[in-house]
Amino acid sequence: MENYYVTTPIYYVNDEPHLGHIYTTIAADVLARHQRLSGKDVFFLTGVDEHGQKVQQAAEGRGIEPIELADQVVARYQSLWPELEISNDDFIRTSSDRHKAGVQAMWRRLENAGTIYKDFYEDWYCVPCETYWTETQLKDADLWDSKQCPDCKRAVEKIQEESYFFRLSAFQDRLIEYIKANPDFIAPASRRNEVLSFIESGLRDLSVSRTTFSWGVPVPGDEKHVIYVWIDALTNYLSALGFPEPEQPKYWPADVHLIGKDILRFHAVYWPAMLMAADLPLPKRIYAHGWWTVEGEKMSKSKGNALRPDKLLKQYDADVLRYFLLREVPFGHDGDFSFAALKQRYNSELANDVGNLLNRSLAMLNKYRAGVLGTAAEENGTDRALIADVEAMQREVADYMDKQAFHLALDRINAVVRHGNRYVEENTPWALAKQGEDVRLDTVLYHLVETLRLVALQLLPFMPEKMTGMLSQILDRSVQADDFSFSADGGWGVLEAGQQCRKPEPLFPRMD
Ligand code: ME8
Repeated sequence: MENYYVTTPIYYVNDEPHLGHIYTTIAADVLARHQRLSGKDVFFLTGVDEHGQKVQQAAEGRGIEPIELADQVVARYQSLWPELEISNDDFIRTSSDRHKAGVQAMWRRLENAGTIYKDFYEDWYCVPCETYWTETQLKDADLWDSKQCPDCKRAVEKIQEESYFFRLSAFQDRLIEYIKANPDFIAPASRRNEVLSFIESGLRDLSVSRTTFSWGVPVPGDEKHVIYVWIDALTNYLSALGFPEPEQPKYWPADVHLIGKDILRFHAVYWPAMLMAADLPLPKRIYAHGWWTVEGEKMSKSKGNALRPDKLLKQYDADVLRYFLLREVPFGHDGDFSFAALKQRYNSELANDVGNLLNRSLAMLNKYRAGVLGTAAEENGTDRALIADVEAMQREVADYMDKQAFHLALDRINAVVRHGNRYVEENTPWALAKQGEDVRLDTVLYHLVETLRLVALQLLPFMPEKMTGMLSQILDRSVQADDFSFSADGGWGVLEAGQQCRKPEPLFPRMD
């Protein structure tokens, strides 16, 4: 069985989960579910990033220990993920022993490869981004006078301390070569170019330890140093698999690291360089998606406009949120979350298109045939066109999912749904019933229900609960997502004559 390993960033525990966090995790979940349906042995990892100065400061601000803050936020994530139907196979905490062992093993490998040396660091640091900046970088970004972080524009602080360094500069040429030779490694293409020009502008060695605070993983053999939180955090992708035992764990290299564009440099420059130094294979792909604003504004703690999933879930089904987030904005682009847009998409695509096709098809089958499917005995051109469209959709969706093009996958599935609704108009089953054209009526109803079943199968990764509901109505039994696979259930004609289908129960009632 082929392996498939997908990851999300591990989220900092200084803040509660918000829209951005659920976005990446939902996207990863949809990939994981799709690949499980494709018959792959999937490992889907998410977790939390507990260490670093930012978390230590947040804990101090609340008058508690960092681990207490981490425990509180972890509890939030762990109750949230099932509510959003996130099917992660593991949840990594960076405060766990298994992770710390992985980080220290990574450190030793970097050291043994001669890529770590001790020196003195005297420059700037952005705590919210956990990022180092040189004076030149601040000057180049025109932020020297105000001493602001070029990324987040918050105040940077001066650091003067003994530090270990990682010879990042030594990997400049290899990284460029690798990225050029592997066009799918960093996606989308605009991000790949961004990374290339960043590397081409020159890499400096990276400070990788701190001595002025203690919340982190100690440097092996020099415990007054704490390992830089990004070296610590990036290693989660291996430590969760058991690294360093075995050194090349099952599932490694990852098929895709899903991240937001804010943390591209860490994943597409530092992480590959670390892996090269440690002589480990690189992940196959890094996909950096875009940024959500809310009703046109940047989410921020100070504005208090961060969208909190627990509030959203009081208003909307998890499936509706999952669908909207992946359908509304092309993955990789920035987008805006608005309640008006959500309602609009829901009513037009889910209530009017999918919901309507399901309701009318099962209603007619129940009205004319007591819910029992007949045989498709008399096929004409409209039937063959529908089948061809369904089969093309299955192939195209698989391709889109391999490229993380969720919006295109959903668009393609929706095209089949619209085709199904057109097919009803073309074939007017009510007229066939009236005229007693039984053979043709059975054929038309069969094509409708079989189309719905195959549409539900493709939508299952996006809306597990709604789609198991839809499949239960079609198959007249209660089903679960993992009852299905594309190989066993994906063929046209798997539904058999004589299949009893339920009366329709509205899945997507209109939103007012
Ligand atoms: O960066 N729009 O953690 P973090 C879209 N611990 N996605 C968003 C978003 C928004 N407005 N805001 C956040 C960290 N995200 C590190 C990661 S990985 C080894 C360590 C999502 O809690 C997006 O996935 O700040 C982004 O990359 C991530 O949250 C940052 O989460």
